[in-house]
Amino acid sequence: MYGNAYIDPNEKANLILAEEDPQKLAEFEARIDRGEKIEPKDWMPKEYRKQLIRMIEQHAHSEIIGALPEGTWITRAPGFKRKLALMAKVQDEVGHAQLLYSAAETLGKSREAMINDLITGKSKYSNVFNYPAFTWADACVIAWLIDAGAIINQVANAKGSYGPYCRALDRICTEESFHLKYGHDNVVTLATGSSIQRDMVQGALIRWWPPIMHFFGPSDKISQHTEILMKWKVKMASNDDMRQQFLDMYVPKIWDLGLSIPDPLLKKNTATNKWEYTEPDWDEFKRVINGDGPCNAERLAVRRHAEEHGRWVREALNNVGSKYIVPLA
Ligand code: BYC
Repeated sequence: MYGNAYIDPNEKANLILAEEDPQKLAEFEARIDRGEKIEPKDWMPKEYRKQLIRMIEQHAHSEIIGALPEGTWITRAPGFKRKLALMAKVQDEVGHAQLLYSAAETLGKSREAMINDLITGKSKYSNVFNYPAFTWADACVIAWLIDAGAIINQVANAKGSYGPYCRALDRICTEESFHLKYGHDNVVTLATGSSIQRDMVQGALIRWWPPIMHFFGPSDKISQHTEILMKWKVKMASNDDMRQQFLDMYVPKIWDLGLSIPDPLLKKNTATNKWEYTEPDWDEFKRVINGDGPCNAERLAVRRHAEEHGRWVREALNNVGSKYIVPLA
């Protein structure tokens, strides 16, 4: 419809909006301004539907792919209780994906199509899960700080405008709060343990800091979707605001543990009440989210394997006449 030439996403959104019935659009936006929830059968602009599918689907993919780096530590977690807790956490993350795929399905995209877009590399998922968890400390830093970042994002967006997404986020946040405590407890154990344990957790923090700074999305100056998503209350805070909130809440906690953050410019400017930091490397971010991170190929290969090897289960469930179902006598 718009040819193949590059069009800025906001400009494209405006072109699509211009095709909408102006009265319906005004009523829709008035409902959002009044803080009402939009439900699946309600009228919504095509662009709202498209943006929600994109964001919820990416979020769902992030949960199942996110289970992989921590999942590799289940068999090696130190001690029975930590193994049990990690197993429960990984199961929770996969459960979050189920809730989110269901929320995205209410907008008309099938789960099969979403999974297909993931394994063919068409859909994105969170940058952070394309990095390896080399040591047990990496798994602990993920559970503490990535889950912390996720909670900041999700608590805000749970107050957003699309009913099914908000309800899924409410439930997810409850479980994530438990993950955060588990992660914090693990990091405290390492940071207050032997010098080898301290070095291990310090090393993990150095590795994970840049991906964590990227996690909240590109800076507001270059973010493509924030404007329209905030207007429609899908996103309740901008990427930079979420990053600031994370720094406010977690930098003091990290420093309290005697750990250092690998950014010489990181400090709170008392005049502006904002954190200053080295601008994250957005070229690296773009490479990683577009398929060229250290673990992208490995992560997608695992999902493809799961998809192929689980096909018979889905076929059996969808088809009672399947050769896999033995009829009851
Ligand atoms: N990673 O215009 P922007 C978890 C993309 S899982 C990858 O600012 P937007 C956990 C963005 O998609 C929780 N891509 O985008 C699980 C866009 O590309 P497209 C994960 C990113 O949507 C297991 C382009 O960059 N949380 O916690 O306004 C174990 C321009 O960006 C990222 C969610 O998914 C990224 N970090 O804002 C442990 C939350 N950031 O689509 C833990 C839901 C940006 O145009 N998502 N991009 O090709 C969101 O809240 C928003 O999508 C974002 C980005 C804030 C992430």
